[in-house]
Amino acid sequence: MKKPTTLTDFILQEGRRHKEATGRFTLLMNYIQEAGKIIASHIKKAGLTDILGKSGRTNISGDEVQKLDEFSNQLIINTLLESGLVHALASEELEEPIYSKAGGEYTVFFDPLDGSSNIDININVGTIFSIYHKSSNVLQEGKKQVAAGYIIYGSSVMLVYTTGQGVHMFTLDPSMGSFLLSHRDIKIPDSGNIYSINEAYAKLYSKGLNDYLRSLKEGEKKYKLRYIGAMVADIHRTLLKGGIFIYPEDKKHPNGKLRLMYEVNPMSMLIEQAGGLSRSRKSNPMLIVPKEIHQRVPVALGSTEEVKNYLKFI
Ligand code: AHM
Ligand code: MG
Repeated sequence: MKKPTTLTDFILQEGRRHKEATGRFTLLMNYIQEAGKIIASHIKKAGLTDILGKSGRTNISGDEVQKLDEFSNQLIINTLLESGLVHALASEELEEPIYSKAGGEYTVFFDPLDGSSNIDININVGTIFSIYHKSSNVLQEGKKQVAAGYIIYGSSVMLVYTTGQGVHMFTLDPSMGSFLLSHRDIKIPDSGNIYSINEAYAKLYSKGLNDYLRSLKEGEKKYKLRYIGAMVADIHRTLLKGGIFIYPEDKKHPNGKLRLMYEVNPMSMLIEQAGGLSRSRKSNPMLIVPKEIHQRVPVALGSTEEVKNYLKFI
């Protein structure tokens, strides 16, 4: 019987191929996966929070009942600071970055619980992370990411990441408590028949975008619309099944909704590493020089042919 490959085994194997590897990245990823496991176990109990915490703001163990996004945010901050491996961290939930006194060498951007409005209805949510080497300015272009990934809390819990050597997926085995390699070097199909966009905002979209959406509905190829409203879940499906995910600008939101540093850059790196394409307006979002940590940008990403076809209309 062959021993299954855990996430840690896999990162160590990857690291051995680089002479300069110090093992610190492996350690950092270990801290991230541990935080993910704790968040996963809390999410599983999400429906019980009210039951356990009914008497007030404390649950049956006497702990304060916290909203899951606050909980996840605080847990990841504490975990990363405790690791001693980060120089700075920035969260979608924090106004300003936090600088660590420990002198670590990485900067981590994260969205602790993306799509958190879905928790109440038991739909997938996720944690997104984007890792850079430290630099004098916390804001760096997405092309400088050392690694990017997400953890999806779904029917199973999966951790998906890239260090620029392909995209690999790990599934949490709850009995072992380990993430095991389940999909190595995944490639997104070149084309797909699923489009994913909040079409309810069509009145606010440009003519080009509405023409594009009409072309999908009226063309010969049969498209399906899937929109979960949690980017991690929509991107996870897009990676595996192909298609396109779009969060565009509109008349009220000239830069769309999604954040360059926490959502767009890490997902773009994953999609590109899986052989797909990501565009913000006409260019690669990972080339944008960020101006502020919470900057928003429009984005379209997914199967190369689908994104190229979209670009013809906008
Ligand atoms: P959040 O980070 O506050 O959860 O918001 C981001 C989420 C994404 O996961 C998702 O793609 C998008 O918001 C959905 O927005 P909308 O409801 O406008 O379609
Ligand atoms: Mg988010």
